[in-house]
Amino acid sequence: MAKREVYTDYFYDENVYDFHDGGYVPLVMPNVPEKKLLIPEVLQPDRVQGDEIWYTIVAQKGETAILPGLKTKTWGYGMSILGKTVILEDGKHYHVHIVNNLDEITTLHWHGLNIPGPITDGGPHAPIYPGGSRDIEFTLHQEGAQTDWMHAHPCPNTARQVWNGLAAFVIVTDEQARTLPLPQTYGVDDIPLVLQDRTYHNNQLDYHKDYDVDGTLGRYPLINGTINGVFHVTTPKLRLRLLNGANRREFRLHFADNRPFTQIASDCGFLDPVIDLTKLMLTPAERAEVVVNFSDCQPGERVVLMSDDTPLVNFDIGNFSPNKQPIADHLVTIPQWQADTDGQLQTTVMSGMDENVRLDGQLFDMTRIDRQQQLGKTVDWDVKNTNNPDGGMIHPFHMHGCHFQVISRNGHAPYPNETGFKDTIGVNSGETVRIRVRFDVLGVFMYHCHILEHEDTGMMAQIKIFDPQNPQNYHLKSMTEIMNHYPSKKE
Ligand SMILES: [Cu+2]
Repeated sequence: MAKREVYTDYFYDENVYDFHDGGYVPLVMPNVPEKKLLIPEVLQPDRVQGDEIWYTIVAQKGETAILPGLKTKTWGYGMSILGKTVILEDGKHYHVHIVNNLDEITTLHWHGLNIPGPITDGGPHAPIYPGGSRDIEFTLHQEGAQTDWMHAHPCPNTARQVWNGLAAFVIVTDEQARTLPLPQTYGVDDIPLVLQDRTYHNNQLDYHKDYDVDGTLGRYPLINGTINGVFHVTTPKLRLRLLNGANRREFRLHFADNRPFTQIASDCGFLDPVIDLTKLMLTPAERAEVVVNFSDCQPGERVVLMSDDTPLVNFDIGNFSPNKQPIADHLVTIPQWQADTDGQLQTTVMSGMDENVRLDGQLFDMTRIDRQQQLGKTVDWDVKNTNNPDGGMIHPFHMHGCHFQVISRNGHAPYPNETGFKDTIGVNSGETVRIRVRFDVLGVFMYHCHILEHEDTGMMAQIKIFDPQNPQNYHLKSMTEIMNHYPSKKE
């Protein structure tokens, strides 16, 4: 195998990184003792019958020991913070019973899953009332194995509920992925890392105190709900499933010793080819799977994952036999979609900052369908960020219910790590990113900026996916109508 180029930059435009914001809160590591990095356990099914699987997920309040002293009041899915990891298999049929033990309406959105909208997908149209529950079911048909996540998505309280802890991993696997020569023992050589940031007031979260309309930033890193976490490395190769689960912060990842690592996957599956790099930037809601090789390390050594100059996680090297075998260039073959000739180029515009953010010049209206696309058609979309390249910001654009391929950035080739399917893409100020989009499930779906405060302000719109052979009608309720339901009627 020929030696691959090692990329050494973050690809994005430096002049619009988040630290140029007036309201930027620098990320610092507080002086707290190290502790074992939390690896969320795998959610066990209630029942399995052939290819049908039943799960229960409970949104609940709890207390988490984050800082020394007082525990922090947090929210989670079946845990006090974050949630148990849900591992799904392509082709299986799932029944999920979602329980809301909070004091307010929540929803559970499956970020990255191609499942019908707007109810199964779990956006703002699928409220779960306090003390109530919702049952959904779906057959999973993904384009491939991938690292997804689930998080609360009630309008307009997504940002606060995620800040309080409601986010968890969803890992999709399939037969092909299981046979690849990659680390795949969950919790041992295949670990999820959700990257977040929080500020504490007498050890408590106070979303309103820290709120920033341009995206709330936290002072301290919180990785898998742990500050200053340590992971004990027991294998030469470690696969990290990285998720930017922050409301607004960009993570610019690198190792303190600048070691190269291999990015094997982005949001919705593997890259082709994989790439080697020393720096990786993730905007909110983006994912990346990377494999790090510690074969050159001695037992007792420590390797630190950083964002800019701030340590995030400590990797303590244990005893293992080195394995310097590089990851193969090609893990999978990715189908190259062609745009349907009768599909019309779509243009969507992210504009403004602060309370002036808009999507296509408008604020979100839950009862308005903003555009339509035909089921199964492959359509090019130009996603524009009209912020000024001097002083503007990167808006991460996310679409529910589909995957897309990245075609170009301002007419140029996409970044080298954008060869795989994605559902979220960071768009630089003044940039137009062309993506190729196909929906394989029916429904009404959100598309929006994934800076959660921008989304809650209304930088969000809805698309209806239609099938001329199978017309559907959706009665879309406003949030007022949903609130008026409450609390007498439970769905
Ligand atoms: Cu935005």
